[in-house]
Amino acid sequence: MINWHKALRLYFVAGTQDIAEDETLASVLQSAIISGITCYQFREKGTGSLTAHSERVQLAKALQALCKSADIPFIVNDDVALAIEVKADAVHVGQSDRAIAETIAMVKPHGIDVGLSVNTLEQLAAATEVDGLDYVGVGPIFPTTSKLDAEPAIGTQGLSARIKAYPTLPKVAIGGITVDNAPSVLSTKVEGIAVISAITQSSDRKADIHRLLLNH
Ligand code: TZP
Ligand code: MG
Repeated sequence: MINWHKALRLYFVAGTQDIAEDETLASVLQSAIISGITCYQFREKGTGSLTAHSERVQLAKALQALCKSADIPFIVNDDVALAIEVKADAVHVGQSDRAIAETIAMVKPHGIDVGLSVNTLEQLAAATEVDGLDYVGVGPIFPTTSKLDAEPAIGTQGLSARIKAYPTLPKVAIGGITVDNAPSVLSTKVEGIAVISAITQSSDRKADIHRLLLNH
């Protein structure tokens, strides 16, 4: 059983497409793990991502092994078949994917947890009614350049309103979170923050991850 309240503290999201040419996803993940991330989501999506299933499986297994050694959850974005094939700790899906109850029914027999992205209060209200959902990703909090089809930013006030209205499900805030604005996000008492570029594009990954871990 994963303690999501703990695991969501600093949630790193990345795929091949997010990594600069002089680095690899595995080396970036390894350095992020050493510096203290508390879970990792394999999000292979968009321009520059791997398309061949066999390559995705091979990379997923290598990244999963890094997470296992550090005892942090390995989460697969969207690809339920891949999550089942490698027996990921969790699968994370969005609103536009198949019905959330169907995803849960597919993966729970394999012992895989489920996270769901929400943007609006209505989506969060619906998520709280779903049996077997383990956590929600709430955002984008700020504008992001890492997701082309991102929903409108809700701001820290929008995040606070959602936490107040629906306090029970563990929540991780995502979208445009940086070392500088992370304290304002964490002041809402959200369980944690999820980032892509704050880690992948950092020029001092260890220092920045340590800063992102403050204020909890
Ligand atoms: N979902 C909502 S915003 C986002 C995702 C995957 C991208 C977050 O990336 P960044 O670089 O931390 O803004
Ligand atoms: Mg999706």
